[in-house]
Amino acid sequence: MKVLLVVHLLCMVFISGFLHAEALKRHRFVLREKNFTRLCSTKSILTVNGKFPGPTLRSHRGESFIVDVYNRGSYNVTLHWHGVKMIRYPWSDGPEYITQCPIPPGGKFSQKVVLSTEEGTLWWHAHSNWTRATVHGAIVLYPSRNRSYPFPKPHAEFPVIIGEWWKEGIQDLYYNFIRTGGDPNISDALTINGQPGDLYNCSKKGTFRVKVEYGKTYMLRLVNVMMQTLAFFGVAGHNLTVVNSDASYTQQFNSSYIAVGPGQTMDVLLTANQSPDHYYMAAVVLESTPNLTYDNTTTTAIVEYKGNYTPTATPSLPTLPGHNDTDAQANFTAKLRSLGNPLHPPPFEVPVNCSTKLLFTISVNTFPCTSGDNSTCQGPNTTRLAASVNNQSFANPTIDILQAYYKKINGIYTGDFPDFPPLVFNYTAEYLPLAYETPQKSTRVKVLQFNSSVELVFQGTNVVAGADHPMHLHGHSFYVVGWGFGNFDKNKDPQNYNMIDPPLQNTIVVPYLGWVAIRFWARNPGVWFMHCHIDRHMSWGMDMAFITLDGSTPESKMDPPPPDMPVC
Ligand SMILES: *[C@@H]1O[C@H](CO)[C@@H](O)[C@H](O)[C@H]1NC(C)=O
Ligand SMILES: *[C@@H]1O[C@H](CO)[C@@H](O)[C@H](O)[C@H]1NC(C)=O
Ligand SMILES: *[C@@H]1O[C@H](CO)[C@@H](O)[C@H](O)[C@H]1NC(C)=O
Ligand SMILES: *[C@@H]1O[C@H](CO)[C@@H](O)[C@H](O)[C@H]1NC(C)=O
Ligand SMILES: *[C@@H]1O[C@H](CO)[C@@H](O)[C@H](O)[C@H]1NC(C)=O
Ligand SMILES: *[C@@H]1O[C@H](CO)[C@@H](O)[C@H](O)[C@H]1NC(C)=O
Ligand SMILES: *[C@@H]1O[C@H](CO)[C@@H](O)[C@H](O)[C@H]1NC(C)=O
Ligand SMILES: *[C@@H]1O[C@H](CO)[C@@H](O)[C@H](O)[C@H]1NC(C)=O
Ligand SMILES: *[C@@H]1O[C@H](CO)[C@@H](O)[C@H](O)[C@H]1NC(C)=O
Ligand SMILES: *[C@@H]1O[C@H](CO)[C@@H](O)[C@H](O)[C@H]1NC(C)=O
Ligand SMILES: *[C@@H]1O[C@H](CO)[C@@H](O)[C@H](O)[C@H]1NC(C)=O
Ligand SMILES: *[C@@H]1O[C@H](CO)[C@@H](O)[C@H](O)[C@H]1NC(C)=O
Ligand SMILES: [Cu+2]
Repeated sequence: MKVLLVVHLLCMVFISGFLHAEALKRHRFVLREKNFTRLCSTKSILTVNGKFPGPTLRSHRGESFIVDVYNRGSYNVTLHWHGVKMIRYPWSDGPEYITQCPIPPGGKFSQKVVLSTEEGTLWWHAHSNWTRATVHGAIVLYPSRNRSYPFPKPHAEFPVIIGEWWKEGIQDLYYNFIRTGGDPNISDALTINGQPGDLYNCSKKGTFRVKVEYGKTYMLRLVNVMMQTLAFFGVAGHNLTVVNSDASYTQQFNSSYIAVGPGQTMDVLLTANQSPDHYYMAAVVLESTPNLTYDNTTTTAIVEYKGNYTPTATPSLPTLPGHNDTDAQANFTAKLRSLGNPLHPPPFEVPVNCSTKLLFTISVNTFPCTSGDNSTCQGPNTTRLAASVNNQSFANPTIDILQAYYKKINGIYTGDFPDFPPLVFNYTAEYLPLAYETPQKSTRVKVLQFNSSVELVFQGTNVVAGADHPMHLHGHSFYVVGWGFGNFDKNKDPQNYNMIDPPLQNTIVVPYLGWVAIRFWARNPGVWFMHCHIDRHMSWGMDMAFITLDGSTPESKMDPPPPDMPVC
């Protein structure tokens, strides 16, 4: 009798453990190449499930899921769940050679996507070389089942994915960029939900259209998946109401345009309250660096009121700021504030006295030409372009840092990433000595104690050329407590920090010749990549990684790796 009971109990434990694992919803992602036609020409692109953009994943807050990823393409690839904190589970975060080895052609990796406090819109994308140009999609995170939005439920909602399209293949684009050492070719079109829209050749048929009913409110889930630049977005004749940024609610504000950097997401409400007609929604490039060639085309989609009327022959276009209107960009960014109402409290407090203070310069750099072949040195003055954080130009290791850390394998990385710039100078001066241009190639990480409170100030520089840098931190959301133009002043600027309702982001644009101060808690043990989300800057080395050590309790330690980690 006793024995039977024990067996029965064991069975219960086994079954409930099994059921628990089974309870996670599974999705199937098959990476494969498929031909797509845009701008009158056809090319083969890497897709997920043959779709471009890829499938939208939907879940409720906190309800983790599993994605079974099959690589049926012809090259190595990894997938990343952008903005998902993956608490204690860096194993399926995805950046190649940071948290995993790539999934080889023919390989499979089941990735658990560990949700916690994220609510709103995030996205997933490939994280190896430039494959993310076509391998990306939205992640829609509804409120918990027992909660609602902190605003009336919209009548309907849809993703608005702002991207770029090249006529040439992405592998060719990338390898030319690597070979020449110069800037990559600019895109041939911008896209909304994968479509350039009416203003490009051979594109009218595919233009993304959405039908709206007069008097109703719609939620646009904006995702900027661009590779090389930022964007302004708007809808003709309509103001937009921003309600959420990077899967965290914001205090609502109205604007006739949105400024959004690659990696960022934003939920905006649109009320169909204008005279029934067709209106263009449009996106254009936001590029602050002077004299840099950029894609000056306009992508459009159509907002179409339902009903019986004759639409104007050509829909009106929204009036968007000029490509280098940094005032418009700053005015918009300044309005972002966390909501933090009692029903939607912020997930964690703003760190007050930070135990770890860091100042990171982020620079574009050059390496001198060493090849004897000038065609491989098409950077300024016959150099190869590079980029760095605190003068460290990140070099990918041969196996992933997470594995090296977990298995204590030496020689893959070093733990001596500098806390402060090795050289102090007027970072945003108009002219800087040439000697400042050359960075150091290294694979260094910054080690954080569990539960440390971190202040990190990003300082843009004018080495080679200033630029907007959308900096993205994996495994965390952070509060943006301050930002400004020129050089950060550690005595003056902290006095103006917003400690009340700073926006909670996973990606923040460090403005052209400016700085941004962020604060976060290191409570997520693991290896977490941090990098510029402009892909040429990332490939040039504007990257680093944090290692947050395990804490002392079981709840503050990394979970063990899954059995099917890809191997190098
Ligand atoms: C794409 O089209 C080209 C030319 O028609 C063809 O050779 C190629 O096999 C197609 N690729 C895919 C992935 O379907
Ligand atoms: C990614 O790029 C590097 C060079 O930058 C190259 O060595 C590597 O093979 C590329 N990976 C794939 C899968 O093409
Ligand atoms: C709502 O549901 C979440 C899990 O989905 C749970 O953690 C939370 O306690 C619930 N809150 C209330 C007020 O029921
Ligand atoms: C948009 O907002 C501005 C400023 O609040 C206002 O002047 C304008 O009338 C609004 N436009 C529409 C179409 O609601
Ligand atoms: C941009 O180009 C103009 C004209 O060539 C030049 O005078 C100016 O110095 C350049 N600006 C920067 C920041 O390089
Ligand atoms: C866009 O740039 C091209 C040159 O690259 C120029 O010929 C064209 O006039 C520009 N168009 C607009 C709308 O600025
Ligand atoms: C912005 O771009 C325009 C050309 O479109 C140029 O005339 C102007 O000087 C630029 N402004 C700045 C601050 O670079
Ligand atoms: C930015 O805001 C300031 C102050 O509110 C205003 O004077 C200026 O016109 C705005 N600029 C743009 C481009 O919106
Ligand atoms: C390569 O560039 C250097 C520096 O600009 C120049 O001196 C040299 O003549 C160039 N070599 C060739 C083969 O063009
Ligand atoms: C170009 O490079 C050469 C060789 O490194 C250097 O002597 C020269 O000062 C550089 N000139 C400029 C304008 O960068
Ligand atoms: C730094 O350079 C900027 C731009 O040239 C200049 O306005 C500022 O005065 C300089 N700051 C210092 C401390 O020299
Ligand atoms: C693919 O990944 C494996 C494992 O890291 C590596 O050995 C191989 O060189 C990679 N192939 C390419 C083309 O990058
Ligand atoms: Cu950048």
